[in-house]
Amino acid sequence: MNQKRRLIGRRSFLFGLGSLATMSAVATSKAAYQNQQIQALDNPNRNFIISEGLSLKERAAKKGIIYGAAAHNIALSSDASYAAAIVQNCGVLVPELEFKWTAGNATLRPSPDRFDFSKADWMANFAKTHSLLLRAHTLVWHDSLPTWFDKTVNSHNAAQLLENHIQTVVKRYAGKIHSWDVVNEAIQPEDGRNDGLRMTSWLKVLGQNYIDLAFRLTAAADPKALLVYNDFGLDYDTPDQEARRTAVLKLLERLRTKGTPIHALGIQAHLSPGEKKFNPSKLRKFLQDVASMGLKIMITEMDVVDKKLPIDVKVRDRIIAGVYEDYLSTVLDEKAVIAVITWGLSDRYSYVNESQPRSDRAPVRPLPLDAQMQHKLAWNAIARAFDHAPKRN
Ligand code: 9MR
Repeated sequence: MNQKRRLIGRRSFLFGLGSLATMSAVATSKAAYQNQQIQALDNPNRNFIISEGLSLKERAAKKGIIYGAAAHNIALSSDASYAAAIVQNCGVLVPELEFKWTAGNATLRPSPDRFDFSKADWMANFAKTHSLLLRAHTLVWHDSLPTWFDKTVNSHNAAQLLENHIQTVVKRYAGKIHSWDVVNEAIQPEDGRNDGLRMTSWLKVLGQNYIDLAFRLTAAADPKALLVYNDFGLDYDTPDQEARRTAVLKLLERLRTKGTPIHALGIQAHLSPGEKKFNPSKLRKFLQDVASMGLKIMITEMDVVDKKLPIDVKVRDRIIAGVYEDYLSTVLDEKAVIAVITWGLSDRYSYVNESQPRSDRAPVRPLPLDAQMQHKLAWNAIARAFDHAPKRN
């Protein structure tokens, strides 16, 4: 190696070390920021006292709000204590798997020309038996599609397939469904399109009008149900979530202008304290913008992902409860918000266990009841938010 090469080699080695140092400094400052955020979230003196007696659905109902949870047939059919807790607390039930094209043990669409309603029917019967409203999730989503979907669907047959799916599923349950999540998670600004739409299989074969088409078909098949567009990542004060809020507002405006029969926005609200900044006034402004289009709002999949929180259960539960109360008291102040649904009811059954586990492997605690079906502080926090919410007219 000549002198010059050796110098270049040394320089890039030093440069490499420099950028490693920068990367680790960024990581350290991010971790320090997150720790600060978490400490700021924990207030040992905060109390979550509630009046005794009423269930969550009763407290919500007193204010004209619906409370409920997502659950699946596997847990409801095998776990009597869980089924009892759902019935006791919930006014609405959201099948977590059974109305998707395929998810878990439920495959509504085994092939392009077949439907298997056994699991969806089971959930509908459970809701009917226990006088729960039923919310169907979801008709059009890029996820949970059967493997035959991409192999079979093309721009020539897609509209027919969508029409057949919606007519068959929606007509079967028409009149029994409180609200349909007609389209789920269609926004993804990172995909780089001007309209902010996610590059999904549906978009590729049908173009951007697939959303309008899905709503029109659903309205024709179940004219009385509430039709919802549902999405995530709308809660925090970060540039990417700001971009998502902007894209959702634009989508809703486009649909309203076209006369699409859409009635509500579903905000999933999978919250993640310690990672992102919560700014109540920004969220309120977004809700006002949605409400001013004449749309209702539902909080559809709320939970608090605890993977960044301390392992100590007392501290963790206190932070989680604070996150629930802060978020819900902010959103329930907006009277267009008509429902709050948690994505599960008990920590015994939460998708967070599989999808967002803690690095220390401690059991996660994202929901209002613990794994033994006992109330946690989060339950009280939700109860308090309903107790303090303004009454809907
Ligand atoms: O909780 C659901 C999990 O059991 C399913 O395997 C998964 C795929 O169908 O969907 C989960 O629910 C998602 C919901 O349908 C849409 N928003 C995000 C939810 C959590 O991933």
